[in-house]
Amino acid sequence: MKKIAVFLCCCVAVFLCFCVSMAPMFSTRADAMAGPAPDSEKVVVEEVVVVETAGAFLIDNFESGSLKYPREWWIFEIEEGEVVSNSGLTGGDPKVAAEVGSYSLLLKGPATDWYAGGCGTYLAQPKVNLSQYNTYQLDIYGNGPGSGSIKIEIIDDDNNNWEVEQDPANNYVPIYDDRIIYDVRVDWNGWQRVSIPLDDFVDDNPGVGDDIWNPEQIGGSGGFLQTQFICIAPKGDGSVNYNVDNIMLITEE
Ligand SMILES: [Ca+2]
Ligand SMILES: [Ca+2]
Ligand SMILES: [Ca+2]
Repeated sequence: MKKIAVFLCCCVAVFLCFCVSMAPMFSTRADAMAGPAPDSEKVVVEEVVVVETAGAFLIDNFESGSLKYPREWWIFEIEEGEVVSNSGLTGGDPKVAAEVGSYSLLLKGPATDWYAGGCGTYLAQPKVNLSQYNTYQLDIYGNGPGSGSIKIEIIDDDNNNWEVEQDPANNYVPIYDDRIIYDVRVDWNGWQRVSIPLDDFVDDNPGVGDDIWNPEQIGGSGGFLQTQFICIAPKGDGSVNYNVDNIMLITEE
């Protein structure tokens, strides 16, 4: 009996020693699982994280060459809504032309009853505060008078569900959230930077939402949810033709 007890004690001691010796290995593995991703994964993560630098929030500069990442765009009805090379787009403001990089988003096509289609993207992310910016800015490459107009839409979340519910029977107008808009008439040649104070946007669906632009993520609201461009021709049976780039929210004094 005594021998069995001694044997069991030895077994327990050996087991404890084993555990102590292995502890650093286990904790290292646990730390590794909870810690930073390996470098190969980090690259992917950094590509999908939206750039948020002091004073500016980059919506997209299209330098990925894709409308799927880092930000996913939806394109509707426009004949050509695609990322294209900027290599032939050299005119306009030289400072802007020098900052548009390799790619931009081309929006081009015929209109039916003024409307030529458009594009949009969802912006809201938890803990990304878009309410700190007061200005919408983008670079536009125009093709002279007759290029068409861009109706810029932005939408907030008034029913606190981080979604935009729209009425397909009524021009896809949001039915619970505010949509505010600003029209940019593109009548110039080459690149030009356009900065629009958010205060200059107007309510596009009065009576829906609370009719107040509230981009803050408070009370369950997603705040500033999404943006869209609606392409409007200069005449009913006309067409649109311009590129957009460096779309961002900024803070101006
Ligand atoms: Ca670009
Ligand atoms: Ca909503
Ligand atoms: Ca609102």
